[in-house]
Amino acid sequence: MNGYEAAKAKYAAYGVDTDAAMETLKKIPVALHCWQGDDVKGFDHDGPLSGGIQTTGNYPGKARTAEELFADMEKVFELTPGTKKINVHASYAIFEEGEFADRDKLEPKHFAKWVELAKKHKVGIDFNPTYFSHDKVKDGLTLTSPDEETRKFWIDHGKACIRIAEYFAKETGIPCVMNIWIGDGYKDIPADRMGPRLRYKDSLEQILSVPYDKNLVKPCVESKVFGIGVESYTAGSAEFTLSFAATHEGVMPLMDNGHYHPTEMVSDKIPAMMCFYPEFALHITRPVRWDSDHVVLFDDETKEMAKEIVRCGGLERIYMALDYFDASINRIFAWATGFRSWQKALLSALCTPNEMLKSLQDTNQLSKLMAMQEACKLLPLGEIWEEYLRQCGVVDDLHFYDEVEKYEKEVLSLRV
Ligand code: RNT
Ligand code: ZN
Repeated sequence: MNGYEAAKAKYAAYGVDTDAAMETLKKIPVALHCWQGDDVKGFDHDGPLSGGIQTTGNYPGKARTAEELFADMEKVFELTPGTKKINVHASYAIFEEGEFADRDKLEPKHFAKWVELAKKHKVGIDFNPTYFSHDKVKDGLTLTSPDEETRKFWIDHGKACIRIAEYFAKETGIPCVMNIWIGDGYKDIPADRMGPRLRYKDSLEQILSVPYDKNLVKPCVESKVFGIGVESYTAGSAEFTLSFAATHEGVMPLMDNGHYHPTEMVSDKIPAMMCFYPEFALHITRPVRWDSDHVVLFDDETKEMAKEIVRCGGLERIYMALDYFDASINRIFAWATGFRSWQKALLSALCTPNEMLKSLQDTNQLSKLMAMQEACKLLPLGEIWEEYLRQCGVVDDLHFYDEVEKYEKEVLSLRV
């Protein structure tokens, strides 16, 4: 008996079918964010990253052009198992030599190269309007701006993005999740907390008034508690986005697990949301003391979120996307590690005897429940993971870093 066969038997004793778990995992799409490759820089401006988010570190070798970013992303595809979607930000529009379109004038053709990349890998694309890193962000505000010209520019950006999202869906044959996140807020105590929210609501309604196919474009609104420089007030708070989604047909809320107070757990929010929302979206990240967007690891809360998604039947109803950006370590390593970690978390969740544990809870056998939950922690998941990697033709954990190093030596180190 090889390692996998022995591990499979151990899981079977708990009623878990590891072969079925791997088959399920292979098909679940997870969106891989393009912005880990270049520190959320994009291709349409030269200014700094704004909007209250920050990338720290200056590890050498970051992608400077679309070609380099694509090559790096393809390397990450190679280093990770499972089905992907490509997650693109509007600031990653690719212009021809001498061509330029501002954010309110973006068109599908500016993203044709992304479609080519997606088609090459037979994957879908998710999309994000970019409401930061731009000179038309006035006094830190976009869709909530009291300046009507500014607000209109950003509404037009949202409308342009809906058209691009629909183009992505049509071209790839896979629905496009379009996530709206704005960093609008105030550093210090505002005098009016409602006005910006009313303007945000109106802006969103105007954006969504563009005709589009609801089966192809899946808009969502991401909440946040605070950002750097906007510590006192964020217009797009949790209550705002949840209520907006609840009252607007076809709009989903998006929860980013870095966007809550540190003791609030998204793993507990997932089952609550499952009771009310037919579909919703997640940004999976790792906050360290704040919304630091560290690389996702195979840690407790990551496992817990995956567990809730799986045991609530959320795999078909929750759109999963990764969102982290670390410039202090090898970016390809960071990128692939986050994806691999989320795959591990999903595999772990799929290899948990959820029905058995639930029935222990429902029959009030709480001592036995604790015993079984503890027992599950030491089941040989590593063997299943290795088998999964083998089946997907992806390098194992022991040699993963060697591959990263090789790419660093052969490709990244030449970028000087
Ligand atoms: C920021 C949000 C948002 C961004 C991306 C780049 O706090 O999490 O999702 O990370 O849009
Ligand atoms: Zn996010």
